[in-house]
Amino acid sequence: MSQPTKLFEPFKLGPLTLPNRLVMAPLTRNRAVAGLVPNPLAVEYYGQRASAGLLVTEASQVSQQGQGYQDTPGIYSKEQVAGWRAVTDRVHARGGRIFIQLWHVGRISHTSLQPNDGAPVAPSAIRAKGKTFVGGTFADVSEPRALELSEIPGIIESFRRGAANALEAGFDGVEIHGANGYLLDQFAKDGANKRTDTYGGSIENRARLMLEVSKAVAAEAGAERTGIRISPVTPANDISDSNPQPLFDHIVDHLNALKLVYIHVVEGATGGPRDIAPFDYGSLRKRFGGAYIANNGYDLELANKTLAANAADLIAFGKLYIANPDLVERFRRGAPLNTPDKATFYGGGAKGYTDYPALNEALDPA
Ligand code: 8OZ
Repeated sequence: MSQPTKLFEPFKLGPLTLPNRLVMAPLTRNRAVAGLVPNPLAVEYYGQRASAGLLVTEASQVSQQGQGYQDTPGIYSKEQVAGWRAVTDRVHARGGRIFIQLWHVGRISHTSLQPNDGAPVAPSAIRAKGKTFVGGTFADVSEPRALELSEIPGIIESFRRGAANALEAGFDGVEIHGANGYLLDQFAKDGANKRTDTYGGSIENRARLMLEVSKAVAAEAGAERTGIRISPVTPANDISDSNPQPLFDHIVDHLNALKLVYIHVVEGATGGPRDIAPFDYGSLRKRFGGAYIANNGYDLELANKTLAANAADLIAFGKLYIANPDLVERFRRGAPLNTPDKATFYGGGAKGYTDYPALNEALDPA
């Protein structure tokens, strides 16, 4: 039996009271069905995990242009909204709370997924070194084209519409995907953004799109129901910045002014080493009046240590949540954890999705 810790204490997140400090991190699972509607099995998958303080869905594209991998769900059509409504209804029936992650991949895409087989869009016409998964196989991402200045309002509008659709689908809030080398991170970082207009060059200019999207989404959903995920130093999807500390200090100062309810920070390399590059995460926490969600490689021990040091309010777990629907209960009891099966992370059906046993099932297979 583990000691009671802050991890199991409630937390007020805007209008919501979370019963504990565990967050299910957004996890791409590539199981959407026709029309990029969430799989009917997603109802059970998220429902099984409803004891988390907060669930954040898999990244969900706000437009067809925003899609970069096969079978990821959208939040731009009526059918998608109806599919998500079944998910939020189940989570709420089980006593949970759920945000949807709003996503635009930018240059991390493939022509075969784009409207009229066009080029993916990006701040600048620079192809990322990396792969995506399309048509059942890994393929190099396509050469992108630079967004015209006149197209930027449309990008912001697609996020705003995603937020409106999310509310219609019954979500408790939204998380803007500002991380992992996707569109908003591409604009923010100088490895991908070589623009010479008001969206490129200085830190202020590169941060502009992420902040304008945040403002528009918060105006739609309410700042108290709007969070954002950032990853200051991740090399994911070939992204880089020459000086991330002042960039993210600036971004977080402005997110604070917008009164977003949380920043969700991927510390280090996404899914990899936490110490890949020096960065002062405490500086972000200090600047931000809302909640700080820490993510990347946390286990029970590091979570307890981080909360005890008041270095975060909430801890997001990714792979552990894939394999342990009842992670809260397992941590509470100091019980053993199921091992995640990498082979079933992306694509497929119930196997590796809804069939990980909860503790009582594991102990007492009925
Ligand atoms: C894994 C595979 C595909 C996409 C991210 C949305 O890294 C993702 C993602 C993760 O944020």
